[in-house]
Amino acid sequence: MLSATQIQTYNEKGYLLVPSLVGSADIDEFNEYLARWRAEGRAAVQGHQKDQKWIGMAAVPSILEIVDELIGGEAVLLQTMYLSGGTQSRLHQDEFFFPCDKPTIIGAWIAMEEVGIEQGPLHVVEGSHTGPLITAADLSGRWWIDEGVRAELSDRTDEIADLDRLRPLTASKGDVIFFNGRLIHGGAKVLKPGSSRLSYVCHYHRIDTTVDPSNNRVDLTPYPLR
Ligand SMILES: O=C(O)CCC(=O)C(=O)O
Repeated sequence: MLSATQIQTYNEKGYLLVPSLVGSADIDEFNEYLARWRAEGRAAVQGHQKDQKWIGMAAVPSILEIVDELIGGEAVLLQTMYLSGGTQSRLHQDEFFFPCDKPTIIGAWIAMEEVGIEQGPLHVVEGSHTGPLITAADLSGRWWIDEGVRAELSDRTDEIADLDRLRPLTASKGDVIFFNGRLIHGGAKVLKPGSSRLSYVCHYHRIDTTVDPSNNRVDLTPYPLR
C-alpha cells in the first residue's frame, strides 16, 4: 500500500518511483528468458498476448497492487515492451497512442538493471499530465504510416512541454516508475553509445475504460490479469 505522500506525489508530478518492487532473482530469470527470445528474432513488444512469462512480470502482485491503487480500480494490461537499450525516443504522451474514454492509462517502467544517466534513462516532464493532450485529430495523418506525422507529433509535444521541468529518472534494478498516461516523457540521450539499458514497460488501464485501437498498429485487446 502506498503512503499518502506517495499518492500525493503521483497526483502532483504525474509519476512515482517505488524502489525494490521486484526481486533480483526474478529479474535475472526474466532477462535471461528475453535474451533467448530476442536471439530467436522475436519481437519484444506485446509478448503478454502469447507468453506466460511476460504476463507474470506484468502481474507481479507488488506492482499490480500499486497500479490498482493509483488508477482507482482493477487494472487490465494493454501493452508491453522489453527494451534492451536507451530509446532516445522524442517526447510524447502515451494517451495519444491509446485514446480512451476515461484517463486511466498508466505505465509501469521496471528497471531490469541499474539505469544511470549515461544509458539514457526515461525522462519525464514533471506535472505535464495536467496540461493539454495531443490527439490524432491534431495531426495531418496516421503516425505509423508517415514518418512526417510522427515528427509532427513530436514537434507539437515539444511546443507544449515545459522543458525546465524535464527530469531524468535514474533507477536501480527492481525499482518501478509509475507514470500517468498523459505525462510527457521520452528517452534521454544515451551518453555512452551501445550501453545496455534493460527495462520492461507495461501499460495498463482501468477495467471500465475503453481504448480506441484505431490509433495504433498493434493489437490492443485488453488482457485481464485476474
Ligand atoms: O524507456 C524509454 O526510453 C521510453 C519509454 C516510453 O516511451 C514508454 O514507455 O511509453
